[in-house]
Amino acid sequence: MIPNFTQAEKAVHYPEDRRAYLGLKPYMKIILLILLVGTVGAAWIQYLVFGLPIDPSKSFLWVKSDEPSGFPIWISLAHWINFFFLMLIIRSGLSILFDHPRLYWNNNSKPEEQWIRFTPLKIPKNKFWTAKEDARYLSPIIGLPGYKHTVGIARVWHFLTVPFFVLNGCFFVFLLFYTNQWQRLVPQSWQIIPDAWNVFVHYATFNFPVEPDGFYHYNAVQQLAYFGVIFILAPLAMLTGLAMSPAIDNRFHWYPRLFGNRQSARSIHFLVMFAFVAFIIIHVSLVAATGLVRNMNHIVMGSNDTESKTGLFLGIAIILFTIAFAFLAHWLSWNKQRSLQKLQASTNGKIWKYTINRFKAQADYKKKDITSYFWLNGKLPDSPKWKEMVDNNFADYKLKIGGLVENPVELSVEELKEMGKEQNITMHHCIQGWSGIAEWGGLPLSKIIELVKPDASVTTVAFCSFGEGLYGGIYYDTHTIDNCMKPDSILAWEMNYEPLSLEHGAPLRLRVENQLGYKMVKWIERIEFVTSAKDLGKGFGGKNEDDEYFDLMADS
Ligand SMILES: Nc1nc2c(c(=O)[nH]1)N[C@H]1C(S)=C(S)[C@@H](COP(=O)(O)O)O[C@H]1N2
Ligand SMILES: [Mo]
Repeated sequence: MIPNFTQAEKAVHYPEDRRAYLGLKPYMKIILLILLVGTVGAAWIQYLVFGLPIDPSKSFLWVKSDEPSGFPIWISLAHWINFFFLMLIIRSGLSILFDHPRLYWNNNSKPEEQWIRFTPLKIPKNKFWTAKEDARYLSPIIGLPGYKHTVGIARVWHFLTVPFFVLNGCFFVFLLFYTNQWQRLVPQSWQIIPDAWNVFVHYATFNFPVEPDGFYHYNAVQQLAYFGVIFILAPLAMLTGLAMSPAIDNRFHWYPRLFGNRQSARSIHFLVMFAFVAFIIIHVSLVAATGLVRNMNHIVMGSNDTESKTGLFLGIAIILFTIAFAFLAHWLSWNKQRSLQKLQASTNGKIWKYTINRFKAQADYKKKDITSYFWLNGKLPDSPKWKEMVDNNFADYKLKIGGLVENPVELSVEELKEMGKEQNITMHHCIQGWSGIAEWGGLPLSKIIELVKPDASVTTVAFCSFGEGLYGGIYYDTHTIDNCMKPDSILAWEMNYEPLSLEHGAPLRLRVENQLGYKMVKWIERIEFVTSAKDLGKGFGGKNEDDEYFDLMADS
């Protein structure tokens, strides 16, 4: 499965240390243990002390005339379309997760405070350890695209498939209520709770309950499980997904708080995925164990045939097709990255451009919200020029501002400071998944734009660093001039009321609060006003866009 990696690519994507690891905080282990003992243990106690409860399914082995029977074709279609896209969403989601293999309940994203980690590594003390280095290897059999440092392409798959999942879900739910099919899913009496418990006692103690014919009826546990997946897990996955967007969070601060905070939304997003996987495993096992041939005829053919193998074979064919597509997706992920990236820009990129990208970020955090930990990213500049300036405290530093402007200038940090200062406490969202809250002080970019007077043809502002990207070459990124004009867009020389440290980007770094972290260039050397990002680097709008296929700005 390894594509033709060069030696350099292999070092990044297929590192020597590929150990898998699962680390759970002790309190989470205790919670899991309580859940397990509280349910399965209680079922066993009831069984051993009071005997097996009556199986409520026995009461509806006949069919009432007004109930839905059988499965119309739209149910089969929605079921299998959902299966196909859910596989891609889960696998690409895992790849995104492994780019920052730690989950938290608070905004700190502090390594010691994670509740679960998928890396055996502890953060080395007294060393420049970046979030990028912290990413883990994931087998491409599990993740899409798998390997390491591939969040760009993983996001392409995730966001390209999500709209299909959402649309399919909307059609399905609409048709459920348009017909009478909702009745087999939505509980209509609280009796479902004790009934489900009684059925669960049967399962947990391996006394399999009678099997109502699923063509007409589900048992109580089955109904609750399907109801939960459709009406609770799926919406929760969508809502917590949105809560990770910097444009949404920094505009509507109440939104991530619905789930606690941005990091707990990310944790819930993971737990929902975990619940989906657990559901799929149990669901498939029970489909196989309770009359595979008939069950497959239900859900593939919509017929109640117990003999014909058509449903089974067609179902297997759909599963094989999904697996074959996984191979194709793997091949595309390592051979057609650029096309995938552009496809994503021309579809979702357009949607973002006209919706969330228009939001103006609002600084709303208080001093007490500032997080004690703030991950690092990027390679410290290696250039002798920068190192020399470090030695004399950037006294000779001049920020060069040019390109298509009436008034190109070179300004020292002192001169910038005289032009004004704005202070904001904001949340930083790294594309990898971590976040942190900090105070930033610096000059609003609008003041610079006012001073240099860009030409009317300028759409884009490029920020070039003294530092290099992961694969060498100058690190840079671009922003639309609209985003630079937004109130919280500043050139910062101050972080948490202290002069900006070398690690965090001295002498100057960018803050554009509706954007992801990789667009906030550190160690800024110069600013250039251009008509299009196409003239810079490889032409995709930034170092990470060029080399790691991160999200592109949509062309208009
Ligand atoms: N010059 C330069 N700037 C950069 C990067 C980089 O690699 N080089 N990484 C970006 C990324 S991915 C993030 S998340 C933020 C991290 O900022 P911090 O190190 O201050 O947390 O810097 C951004 N700016
Ligand atoms: Mo990042």
